[in-house]
Amino acid sequence: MFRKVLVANRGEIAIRIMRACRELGIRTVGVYSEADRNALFAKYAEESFFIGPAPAPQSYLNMDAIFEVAHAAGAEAIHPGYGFLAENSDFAKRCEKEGITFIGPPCDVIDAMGDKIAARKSMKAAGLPVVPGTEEGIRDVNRAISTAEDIGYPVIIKASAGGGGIGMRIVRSPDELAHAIESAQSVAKSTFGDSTVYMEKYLEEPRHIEFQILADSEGNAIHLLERECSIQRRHQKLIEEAPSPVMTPEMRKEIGDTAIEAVRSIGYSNAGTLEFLYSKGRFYFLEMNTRLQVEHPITETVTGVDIVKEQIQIACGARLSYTQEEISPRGWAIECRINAEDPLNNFVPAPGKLRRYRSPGGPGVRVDSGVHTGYTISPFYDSLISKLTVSGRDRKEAIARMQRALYEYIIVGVITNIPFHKAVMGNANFRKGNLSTHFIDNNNIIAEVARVVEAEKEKGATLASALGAEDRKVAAITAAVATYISADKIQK
Ligand code: MV4
Repeated sequence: MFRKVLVANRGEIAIRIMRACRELGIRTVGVYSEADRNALFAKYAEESFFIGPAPAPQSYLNMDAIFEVAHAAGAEAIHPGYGFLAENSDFAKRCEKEGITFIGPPCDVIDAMGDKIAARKSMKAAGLPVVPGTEEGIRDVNRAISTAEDIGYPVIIKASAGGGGIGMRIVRSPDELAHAIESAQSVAKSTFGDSTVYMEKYLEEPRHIEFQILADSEGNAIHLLERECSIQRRHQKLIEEAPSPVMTPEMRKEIGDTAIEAVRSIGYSNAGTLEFLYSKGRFYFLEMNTRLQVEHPITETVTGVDIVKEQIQIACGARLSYTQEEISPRGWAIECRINAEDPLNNFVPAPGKLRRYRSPGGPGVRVDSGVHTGYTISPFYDSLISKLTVSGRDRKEAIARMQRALYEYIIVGVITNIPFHKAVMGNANFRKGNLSTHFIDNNNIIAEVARVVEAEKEKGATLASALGAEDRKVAAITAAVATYISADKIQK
């Protein structure tokens, strides 16, 4: 096993990875930017090193600084977490060159899956269903018009080097096609440095369902069931659950077995996720993520597998420690991403200082967070405060538990999206499992958020005024879940 691992990330995910290292008896090396000098993750690591100014390009994306620390500290491996360098094949390549193990898939596979056209091709070849569309990049508009005619409108134009929704264009008639292609190409060029775009049939209001897979370097692969991540806003996931309410054991076996074959066929190793759209009873492969994902805790909760420990062991050359037969869903898990953002103002980030922070606990509650009372959420990074994961014996119990856990939260000082989560948990369609990627708009959730906020305003004011009092008193009014008090209303 590695003796020392460098974690090239920050916040809750840095802590999550260091926790796995600690359980495996591995020493941890943290790296932090100017904005994270006092952050919890930098203290959690046995050793931590400053790597540069707050803007990510000068710190968390600064490969020279990270490798300098890795060598100075004698780290044998680097875990990139998610975001930042996690899907950067140049970083994985450089790890190899510098004699440090990258805890992730081989760099050529990161490249292969980063090319969405190539990914579609290899997954289709392995037997996974893909959305009807072009097999190659679009070169000729007239040919594109005839392809669109064949597959039927609406179609969607996507960047091959993209993913995550950037530069996508939905096209509903032939006269819009040429302009959509040009515009998608131009965004693709400026964002990814590659203007290649492709076309797919556009599925209206699909569900987003993804399979977590694990593979070792001997070619063993398993899947850890699926997650449903349909509740998103502008491609930012807000609520995820596992399993999916629409999954059947038969469908899971069919897609899961094919997914395993597919990742074996591309020589994949480590953790990865196959994203699918689900529409009218059918699954369509969309893209593959070659990293540990934000929402991995729900999968850990329903399968009992510690995904990060598996990642580290696999990177060290070990075989998978589970067989597929050992994997089955144990009840239900739901994750709410608690963000410092204003759901009543277009979800704009609301960074600032946490005057009070108290997270929920009790049966079936897991909190992944890197914050504490007095911590300042920086405008330089994402606005995640905490990932709240709950489990229950079934979906109904998980929802009740989530409502109870959301009620226990005390966050004062920044606006949070907790009222949004409360609104969703109480929504009849959510409770029935009627989800889609258009869930928030289709269900008028924001109007319901406004009602939740209104109903809690008075309790919030009570809590704010109690801030001048003893902590004991604040704790006594746990019921006053003041999640919607802006910093300027706070005295202390
Ligand atoms: C689609 C689609 C409908 N049809 N592709 C958005 C992010 C990127 N990973 C792919 N995305 C979509 N691709 C076809 N052929 C709809 C979306 C989409 C979406 C997908 C998952 C979750 C939320 C979404 C929100 C809007 C659009």
